[in-house]
Amino acid sequence: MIQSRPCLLLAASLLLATPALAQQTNGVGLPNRGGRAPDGPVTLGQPLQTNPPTAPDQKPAFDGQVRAPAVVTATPISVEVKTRALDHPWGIAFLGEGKLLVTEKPGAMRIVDMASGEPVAGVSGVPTVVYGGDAGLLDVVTDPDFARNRTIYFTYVEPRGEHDSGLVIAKGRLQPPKGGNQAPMYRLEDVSVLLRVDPGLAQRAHYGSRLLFDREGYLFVSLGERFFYPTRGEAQSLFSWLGKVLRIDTTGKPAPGNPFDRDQDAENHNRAEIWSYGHRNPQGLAINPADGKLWDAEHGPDGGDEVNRIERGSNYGWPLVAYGTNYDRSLISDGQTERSGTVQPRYVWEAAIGPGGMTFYAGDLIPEWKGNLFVAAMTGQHLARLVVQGDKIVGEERLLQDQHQRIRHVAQGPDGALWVVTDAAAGRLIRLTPR
Ligand SMILES: [Ca+2]
Repeated sequence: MIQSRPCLLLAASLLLATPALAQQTNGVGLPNRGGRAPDGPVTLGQPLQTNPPTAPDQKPAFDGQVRAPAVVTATPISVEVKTRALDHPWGIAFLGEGKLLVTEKPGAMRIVDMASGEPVAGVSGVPTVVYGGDAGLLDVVTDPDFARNRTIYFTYVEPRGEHDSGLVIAKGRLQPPKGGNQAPMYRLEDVSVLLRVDPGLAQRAHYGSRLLFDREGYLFVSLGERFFYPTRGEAQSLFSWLGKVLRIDTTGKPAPGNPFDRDQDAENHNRAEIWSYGHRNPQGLAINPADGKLWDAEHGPDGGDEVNRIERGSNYGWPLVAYGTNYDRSLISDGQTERSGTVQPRYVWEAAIGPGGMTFYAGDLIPEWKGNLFVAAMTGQHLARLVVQGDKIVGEERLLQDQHQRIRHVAQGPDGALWVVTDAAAGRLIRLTPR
């Protein structure tokens, strides 16, 4: 169950009452502003984050942009670890008939039986990937018509020349095993590339790469800026893929209604696939079922992880404006956080949580969670529950802290439960239901 009862937290709050005891270090003498959040103390209505912001001179743009008051789930929750047999799982997709498809970052796809939690089959035909750093086999989603066309969309990092790598958005048909006595293998067939993200770069970082279908059957794809000072400014360029959210059709072409038309006469031309820009490393995408709006979660710089509401054609600021600092504590764009023409994040974590995947809860199993935004936290080793009111975050809770796992992704299953995967060599699949 979730350990959030006040009586359990009293002991923790006494332990942490002395500032010297509460101060953690990261082994190199710097205060540990990220890292795992302490389990307590939690005081209802008070912010969960109590340490100073990384950039103390920066101020939030509006009330509630940081440090939302703590909330606690009243429903007793059952936390069921279905398996610990997944190797750095990254993306999950529900296939129907009680099966779950999981991507493992080193380069494999696995089929998991949702009832038993057992990985029951492998998948042949998965392209070879570059693995290491942020690189690997990353996200996967099913086609809205998967039951009929068996099509999945996935992202992976491929080699580009001898030293470089780049992200690929691909699709293929996932065929069930043929009969026989051998270990069951699904087959990925007719694999084709929708889009190769240029340029290939040496550092294996910040690919973004979350996939999400919108309500019209077009695919949002989040792309990072590759964590390279000379290229990170390309997040601001409409001629570049880096630091963007794309919206494409299922063949990789720009979706109709995108904001930036291609100017065929220009020597360079806008990338008409772009939906929004100025992103750093967005790895979470979700649509709010209440109003159909797209949201993202992105890895900001040190002390500047963000949740944004994504509007068509808007600029989310990176690297012209940012909360937090570079990892060496130097300022980004003189520490500026506001600039006309850029959109403010709806929420900022002033201590890194390292956001992965996210989802709005729209199930009936846990009514008090309806409409809440759940964000996987890797550095923070918890599942963040955010209470959303319109475009504001008005409450925050940390779940699954007692798992001591980097939470990679969270999705709502067809059973109305939340399903979570953790980033580890013995990666877990966890199901959250009412007890
Ligand atoms: Ca931003």
